[in-house]
Amino acid sequence: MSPRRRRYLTTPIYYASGEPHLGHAYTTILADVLARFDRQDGAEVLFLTGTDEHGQKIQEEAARRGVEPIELCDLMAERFAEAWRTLHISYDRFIRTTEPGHEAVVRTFLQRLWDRGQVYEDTYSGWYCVHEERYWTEKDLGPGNACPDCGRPTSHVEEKNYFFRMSAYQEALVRHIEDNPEWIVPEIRRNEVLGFLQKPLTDLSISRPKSRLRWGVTLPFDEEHVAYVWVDALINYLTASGAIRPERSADEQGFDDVSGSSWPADLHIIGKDILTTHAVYWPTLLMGVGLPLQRQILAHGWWVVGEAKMSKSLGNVVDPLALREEFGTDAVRWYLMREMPTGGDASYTPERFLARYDELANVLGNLASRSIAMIDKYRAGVVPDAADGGLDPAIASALGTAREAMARYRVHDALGAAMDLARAANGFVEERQPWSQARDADPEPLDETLATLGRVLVVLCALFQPVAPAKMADLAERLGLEGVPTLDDALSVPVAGRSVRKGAPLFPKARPAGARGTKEA
Ligand code: ME8
Repeated sequence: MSPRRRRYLTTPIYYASGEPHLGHAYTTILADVLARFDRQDGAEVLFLTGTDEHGQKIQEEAARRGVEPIELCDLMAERFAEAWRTLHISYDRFIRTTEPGHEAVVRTFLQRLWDRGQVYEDTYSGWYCVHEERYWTEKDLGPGNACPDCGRPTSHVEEKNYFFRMSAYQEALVRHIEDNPEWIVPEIRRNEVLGFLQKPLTDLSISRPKSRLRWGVTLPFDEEHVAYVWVDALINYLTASGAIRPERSADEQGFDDVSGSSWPADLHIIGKDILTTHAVYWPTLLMGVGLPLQRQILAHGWWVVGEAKMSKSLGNVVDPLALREEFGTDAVRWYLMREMPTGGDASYTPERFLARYDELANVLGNLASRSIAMIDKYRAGVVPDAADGGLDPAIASALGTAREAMARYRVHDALGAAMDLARAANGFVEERQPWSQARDADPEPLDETLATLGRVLVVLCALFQPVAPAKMADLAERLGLEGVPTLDDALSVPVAGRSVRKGAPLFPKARPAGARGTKEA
């Protein structure tokens, strides 16, 4: 047997300074859907997420709460892990940058940069935004020295820093992006990075003096400085891959040999707000130590409220867990994935949420209920053995479209194709009128209708599984399957002769606000 295809997927590691919100949930669910799709397609997946726990932002938030930074990080790491459990996130590894193993990898990485002559010392003079954890030059700033990204006031700093010779890699990076058109997707983000790289690249400050910031990884070559939080954070992707083993002696750190590890990552899934760090800082740092680059970056858009990016600190955040309590986890996942075209922006509105929920209830849920009810009523709950009644072309086309869309990370299109198939199957029911066929002397036409509905439900189960894993496991069980089939098996798994089971609606109809209780699965 040939070895299974391996896929290593990552989300950003989220700042442990605040609670998980809808934006974090979107990225993580997107990664989860891609991971589940890959697993269902036969791949062996390493899916990484975690928390970013060092830096000034965390130090200041801990001080504001009157706790130690590590206490805040422990609390928030648990909040994120809990949110991901309730949102059915199937991550394989949750990394925290305060893990000693990670800190050792950061030091090994920086020592390697130092040994290769990639780091020098200089005085930094400029403006810093703690919220974005990044430097700005004076000409970048808005009125009142505001951060151009988040609008908060920046502060002036002048201090000794260590710098990475990032500028030396500008040409190599541009060439890499030009030679690999799919390295950054979607294309609009690739063009954004190429545009950014038209200006001369500066060197990157990679340290902070402990006199200003204590909460970080101490540099291996200067005890009085800690690593810049972004450098520390980006290295998490390497730590989790197992490529760097700090316990090895300096001359055999295995930097050049990543075999046996999961490096390079196949896909970094991020929001467009952190494109420069992932598409410029990270690859040049990897070039600096002589490691292969990540294979691909997918930068998605923002959930916005009006014109503004939805974020905790702007006070306009929708709590995905609250929606979940009302509609169930899989409905939240479905809404977020179906509503936002991967790469573009989308705005959350309660009306759109309900419209998307109604699709689940009235199209997919209704198809499952009525099909199972008719098999129950007319054939004593056993799927008849009969030829296709005419849906085979629609099934093949939905599978093809979904596969192709997923290969291009167009999750919304893949799900749209799946929902269209459910809609076509409802149309098929209206057209065949099984309740009239039941009165025919010839059992064949009704057998055909019911067998076709059984087959289409199996395929829908496979197609919706990545986005609605709990509901599809439930549906598979009702269809008498041993589990949700893989995409390859969905067409061939025998359906005839299986005993189906009626149950409560998969997606209970949304009741008007005020009359809603808790429904969950
Ligand atoms: O940037 N819409 O962490 P962070 C969509 N620690 N996605 C959103 C969003 C929105 N309105 N708001 C946030 C950091 N996100 C660093 C990352 S990685 C080595 C270090 C998502 O907690 C999106 O994925 O600020 C964005 O990139 C990420 O949350 C930022 O999370």
